[in-house]
Amino acid sequence: SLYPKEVTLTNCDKEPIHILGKLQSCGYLIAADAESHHIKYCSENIHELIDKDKDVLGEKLSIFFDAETLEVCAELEDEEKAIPQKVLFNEKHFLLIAHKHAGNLVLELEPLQTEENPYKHQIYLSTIVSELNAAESEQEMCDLTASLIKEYYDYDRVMVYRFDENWDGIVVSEEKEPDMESWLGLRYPASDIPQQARKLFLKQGVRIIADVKSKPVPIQALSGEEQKNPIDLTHSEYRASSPIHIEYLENMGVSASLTAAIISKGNLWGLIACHHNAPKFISYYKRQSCKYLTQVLSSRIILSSANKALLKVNESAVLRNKLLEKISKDWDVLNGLVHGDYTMLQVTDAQGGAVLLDGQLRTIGQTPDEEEIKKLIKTLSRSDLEDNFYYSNALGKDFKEFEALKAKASGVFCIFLSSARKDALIWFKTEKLETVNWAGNPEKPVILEDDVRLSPRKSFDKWSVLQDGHSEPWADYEIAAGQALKQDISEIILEKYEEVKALNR
Ligand code: BLA
Repeated sequence: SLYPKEVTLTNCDKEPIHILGKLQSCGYLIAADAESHHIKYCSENIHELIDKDKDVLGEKLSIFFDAETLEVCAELEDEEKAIPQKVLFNEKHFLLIAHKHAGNLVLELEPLQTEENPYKHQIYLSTIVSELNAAESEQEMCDLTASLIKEYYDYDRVMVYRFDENWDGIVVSEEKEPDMESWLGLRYPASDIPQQARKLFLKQGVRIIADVKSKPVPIQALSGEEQKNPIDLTHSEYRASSPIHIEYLENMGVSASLTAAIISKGNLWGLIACHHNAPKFISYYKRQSCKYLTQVLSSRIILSSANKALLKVNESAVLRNKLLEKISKDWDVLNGLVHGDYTMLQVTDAQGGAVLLDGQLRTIGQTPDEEEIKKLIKTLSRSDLEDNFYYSNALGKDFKEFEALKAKASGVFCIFLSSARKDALIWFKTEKLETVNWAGNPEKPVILEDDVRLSPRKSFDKWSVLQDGHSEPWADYEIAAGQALKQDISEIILEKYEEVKALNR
């Protein structure tokens, strides 16, 4: 068995899903040495395309393909895919999708059903690009994408699924058949898509499971050598899924799926997840269109969040400059930060702020009381911090002793003015109680069957948890604004110190 006896969630991470040696039955695979063209692996169903009595393993690729067809694959780089070609077996048309990986030429085939008109895809794609460009907010873009995909691909349920910082995910947009229950807003634990699956996904971009119930086809290997080194299916179009994921889909009542990666700055931002209640095959060209569409969505999302952040950065910089102008005029850093028209509160989106200078504390807005703030700053000053600052939107999770402050200080962002860690600026965010609707109990994402076999949970019924002790998160621009303010304040203090020194001379 692939799984160690003791079941922990980390076992899920260990399943080597790229070398499980099975193919979905909708496709065919032949892999040969890239130089010699001797066939080293083939999917068992390859005999549907060639005379049953004919040997395949150990033979040359020329038993399947003419020289012209193979010519296209000659110049491929490692991990590169060739432009697909139409090929004929037994008077049936197939699409050949070839790629090179680790010294192997991997040739995959899918049946070409009806003659597809490529212009249809082009028109579809250009419509999509212009519609997506017109969408203004991220939510609008995601909703539009879900509805365009639903319309064009006709899955029963289409979701845009977004990861959070812990790799849990939430359904942010959904289009579905009217008789299905809605999953919009439901949250799924990170372990539903373990890290090796996410990593593979980044490389593949788009993937279908054409029929959850169909038996995967084993891939035969030439000899012991190949059996010991199963073929790497990282870039395969029809790699069979991990049995755990298949069971997961069965438990959800799903018969076929399409998944596409939404990638932002090289990371998985989220997925487009499509489900169907019956088997469903999507052709290579349509899969590519979906990949392209998802790339357009990805770049629109990146642009929109960059613009939003830039706006906030500028806004905060303007307010910070007014505050500094005032402080340098009055020479009073301590009171200047918390009194008057411009205060440290405007630099971030916090509800409370405090400054500790030479042992003196001043506060503004909603904060814990002074003794508690001093105790908190002292504790933070003794903690292992990188770059002399700390932030969290769940203080009580990091420091149990401050859990009681959660009403006013679930969120804390503290910056020390120097590495001596005596003087500090600190901002507070109030608690934001939130009902989190999980799809099934997230504490029990797996069950152990027959004492050895790991199984995904059976129930995806809504499991509501009231989440306390959390504030709104700290955005990058807030952290940057806090750091910039600290820098400015330190300079003013130094200037003031020099001035006083000069006067006393
Ligand atoms: C894979 N799990 C996945 C994938 C998705 C999800 C989208 C990728 C599917 C693909 O490659 O086609 C999860 N699907 C979801 C979620 C929704 C959805 C959250 O539609 C929400 C609507 N799964 C478990 C547990 C384990 C696990 C407990 O629930 C581990 C013990 C494993 N999931 C698992 C594995 C894969 C996976 C191993 C990779 C499957 C593969 O590509 O072979």
